Amino acid sequence: MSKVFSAQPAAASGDILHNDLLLRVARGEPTDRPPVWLMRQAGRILPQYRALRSNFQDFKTFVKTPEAAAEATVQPVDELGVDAAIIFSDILVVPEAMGLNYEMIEAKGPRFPEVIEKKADVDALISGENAAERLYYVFEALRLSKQILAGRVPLIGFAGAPWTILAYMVEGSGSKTFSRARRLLYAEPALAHNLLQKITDTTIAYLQRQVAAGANLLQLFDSWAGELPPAHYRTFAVPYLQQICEALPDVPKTVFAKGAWFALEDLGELPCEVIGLDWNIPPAFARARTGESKALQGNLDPCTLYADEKTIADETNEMLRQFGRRHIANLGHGVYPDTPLEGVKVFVETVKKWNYGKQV
Ligand code: 1CP
Repeated sequence: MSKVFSAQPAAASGDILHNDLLLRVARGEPTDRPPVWLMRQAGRILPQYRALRSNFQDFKTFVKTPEAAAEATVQPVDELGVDAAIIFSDILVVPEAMGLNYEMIEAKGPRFPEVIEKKADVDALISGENAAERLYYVFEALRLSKQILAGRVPLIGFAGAPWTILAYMVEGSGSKTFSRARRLLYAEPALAHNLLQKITDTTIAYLQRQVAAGANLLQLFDSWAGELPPAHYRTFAVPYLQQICEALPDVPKTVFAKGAWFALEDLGELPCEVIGLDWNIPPAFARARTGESKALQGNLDPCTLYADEKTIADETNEMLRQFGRRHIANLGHGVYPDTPLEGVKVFVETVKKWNYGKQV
């Protein structure tokens, strides 16, 4: 009997995977080459994605249609031959489930008509299981993606890290300075902690359900980590990342804190298996600060993929050489939507040709 289609949680069922390179590196097991995938691989770089997207008026309806979300999840595996799929969704479904509605404005990004300003706003939020169960469409998309993948590669689940989600809930959108969100930490630290705890409780319940629906590895995106001073990152971000990692012992976890080169020692002590790196961080700098026990993920500059084929291959090989073993090849941030598909393919193929036995 096939275990791939089991309704049991992936970790409990044994989950037969034909390509488990990603999980092996996360667990610290030896491999011949690093696994490769790209942040934001399910998106506009793929013609198939653009065709699928054109069936929907808006992004949110797309995300809330599990059949379409599952198709978008699997497209990069078919087209690019990457070693992992990441569930097609967005980090902003969490604030929405907590009661803060958002709009996704075409070519601009998210906007929250109402934002968090005062205690009553935080008190009114839904949190924990009650919020997580409203994300049933993500769990359904995960289950469908697992069926379509049929064990070809692992499926990555994800959520925004609490500080980054707070930043959107307080700012109402992306921001140049994040001064409203940062102001809250100085002016009303107790309120900020209260909000961060509610986001954390929701994120834990949400990620536990993602694992039950089949996610093999979880990634936390702390996209605005680099906006905080080091002391604030230690007070307002790390303890919540710690809670989330502790609550999910059964699957490997990746923490990607963009811009947080200053927090690498703290991140290295989290009970997670993988640390994601942006392209500003030299591999040796990260390794020296996170210790030997973590896998490192990243960190090619996404703009490299606009270069000619030889340059892309050379830069990719140089990155692989610098990281050595215990590395998951990726970009230092999400792939930009106008990146030429050929450039993406050269990157993936270059990693797949690597062989530690020959090169090192
Ligand atoms: O109209 C469209 O097609 C919308 C474009 C789009 C897409 C395809 C957005 C808007 N989000 C997504 C999907 C998405 N978002 C994924 C899919 C899975 C994959 O990686 O292939 C993931 C993992 C995310 C995560 C996400 N959303 C992050 C964290 C990663 C990062 O980029 O730092 C963040 C910050 C968001 C918010 C968001 N969603 C969309 C945009 C344009 C933004 C950023 C806005 C801003 O700069 O503030």
